[in-house]
Formats: sequence, C-alpha cells, structure tokens
Amino acid sequence: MKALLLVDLQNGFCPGGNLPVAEGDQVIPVANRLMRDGGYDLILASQDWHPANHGSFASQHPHARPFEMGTLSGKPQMLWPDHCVRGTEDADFHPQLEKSRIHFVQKKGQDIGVDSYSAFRDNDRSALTGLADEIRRRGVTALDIGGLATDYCVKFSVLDALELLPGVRVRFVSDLSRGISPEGVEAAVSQMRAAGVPVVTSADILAEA
Ligand code: VGL
Ligand code: ZN
Repeated sequence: MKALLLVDLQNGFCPGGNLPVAEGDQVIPVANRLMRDGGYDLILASQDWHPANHGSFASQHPHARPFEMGTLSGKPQMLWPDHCVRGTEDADFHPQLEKSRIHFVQKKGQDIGVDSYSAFRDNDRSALTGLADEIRRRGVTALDIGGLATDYCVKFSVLDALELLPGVRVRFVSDLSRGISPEGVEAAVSQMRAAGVPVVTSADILAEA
C-alpha cells in the first residue's frame, strides 16, 4: 500500500499568496503527474487552516513584524504574515491541483495557541492531528512526502512520519518541494538525510511505477 502526502499545496504558499515560497507553483504539475502516474494507492494532502487570529501571525503581537521571532504560549515562535486563514482563497488548494485525486485531507493549525508545521501533530508535540491513525488504518507501507515549504511543514512532516509510523518506508520527494529560504532548505535536507530518509525525485518514482 503506497501513499503520497502532498503538504500544503495552497495559494498562500504560491507566488501571489500571503506567505509565498519562490517557485511554489512549479510543484503543482509535479504533484498532478505523481497522482496520475506514480503508482500510488492512496493520495493524502495537508492544508494549513488557521483562524484569523492565529497566534503565529505577527498581526496578533503588538509591534511585531513578520519573519521576526516572537513567542507563542511561552515558546519561541517565528511570526508569520497572516496566511491560509480558513475559508479564504489563500487557504484554498492551488487551482491547478487535481483535487479530485485526493482521498483524504488533513487540516492543521486550527488551535490559536500553538503552530502546527507537521501534518501529524502540533509543534508542542502533544496534540496529534489524526493523520497517522488514518495512514495506519489504511495499511500504508510506503509514504512519499513533498510540498511546501521544505524547511517547515515538509521537514517536520517527514520527521514525524518516521517517528509515528514505524515500519513505513518514508521518502522525501525533492522536486515536489520548494522552501522559504535556501539555507533552510539545505539544512532541512541534511536533517532528513541524517535521519535516514531517502531523497528521491518524481522521475525516480515514475520509473518505478
Ligand atoms: C508553513 C509556515 C507557517 C508551511 C505553514 O506550510 O511550511 N510555514 N505555516
Ligand atoms: Zn501556517
């Protein structure tokens, strides 16, 4: 049972969105191709889905500016521009993404007091989203992960998948992913590799399928 997890392929993280990732939109055709021809039995997607007053937004902290460090519930927190507010166009999946191929969507980031980069659990590591249960229930044995942004939500999703889904082969799909900062991406890829995660491309996956 092979599954693909598409992380946060939303307008907010694409050019023109509120927290744009350079070339974020370029991963959409890659996602569509993999959903169609990647040989997957199950397609999963996560969706950053914040209340308008989410505590990760700089707008909720007096005098703070986006991309500054602040605190949230007493812990260090990168403060973001308002993004992916639930029910807004910014939070919608990219219009070119073939949404009808997605079997299960995991929304995240709904608790105003804690951010949730990983599709699997909140950053304080206490509350699970339910995605790991879903994956276990469906008998997934291999999980490929990619999306936006490599240095935040993708990295934390990959590392959590390793920890929460023992026995599942987890891989990072590099050309299905783009990051917020080049240094961040480099560090994220090193961290994933060091954790034993194979880095593959969509071409590798299509060749196996
Ligand atoms: C993300 C920052 C804040 C992401 C989400 O999807 O990588 N990054 N919220
Ligand atoms: Zn967010």
